[in-house]
Amino acid sequence: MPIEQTLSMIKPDGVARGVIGDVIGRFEKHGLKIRAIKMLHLSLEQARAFYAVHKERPFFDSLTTFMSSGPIVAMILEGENAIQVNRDLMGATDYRKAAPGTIRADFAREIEANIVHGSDAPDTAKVEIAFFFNALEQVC
Ligand code: IDP
Ligand code: MG
Repeated sequence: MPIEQTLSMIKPDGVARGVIGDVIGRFEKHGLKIRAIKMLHLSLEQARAFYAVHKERPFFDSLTTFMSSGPIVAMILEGENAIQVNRDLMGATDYRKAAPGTIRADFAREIEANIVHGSDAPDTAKVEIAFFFNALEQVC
């Protein structure tokens, strides 16, 4: 299995609901190492840039307003098969379809406010990591 890096975010609802520690604990318990971490409050413009791939979707304005509504925690996670391991820990986008025991099944109550973001492929992971972190902010 390849060692990969992926970008994780705890969304504003996850921060507001006080589950930062629980979410990070799940990552660590499953072998994902934190290589960079920061808390920040995205502007609407920054949220729109991050989610530009979804700009034609009907939920784009609502999603980016939500994502800029409060602080988030951004992290680089690293480990074997990290992109898929993180996606498996997150669960399906729609919490009602997420497997029991996943972060979204346990904490999300809305399809939009679904606690976490995780990159979906190596190319998007690279772009999303560079969105949040420069080389000096990453440990190796
Ligand atoms: P993902 O976060 O599981 O990768 P994406 O399809 O990439 O899901 O969608 C990005 C984010 O947009 C989701 O995490 C969720 O917050 C929001 N979203 C996705 N589908 C819907 C929808 O049908 N209604 C409202 N928000 C949605
Ligand atoms: Mg996605």
